[in-house]
Amino acid sequence: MESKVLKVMGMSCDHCVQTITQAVEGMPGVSRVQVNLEKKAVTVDFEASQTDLKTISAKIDEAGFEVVAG
Ligand SMILES: [Cu+2]
Repeated sequence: MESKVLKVMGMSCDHCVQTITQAVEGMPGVSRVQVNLEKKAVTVDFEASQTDLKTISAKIDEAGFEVVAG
């Protein structure tokens, strides 16, 4: 199990948090998503054999946000 923190721009309210949480939580291999709006941080726990940070970042971008570091 890997746990990584992504820096995500564009989150401004609880709705954004909800959108990202739902988008990433539904991905295969992802077991937990925690969004910290204040720190603009998205912590993702995932199984490295099933997905990777690049795929997860792409999903967040697709949802309308920008991953600036991970
Ligand atoms: Cu919002």
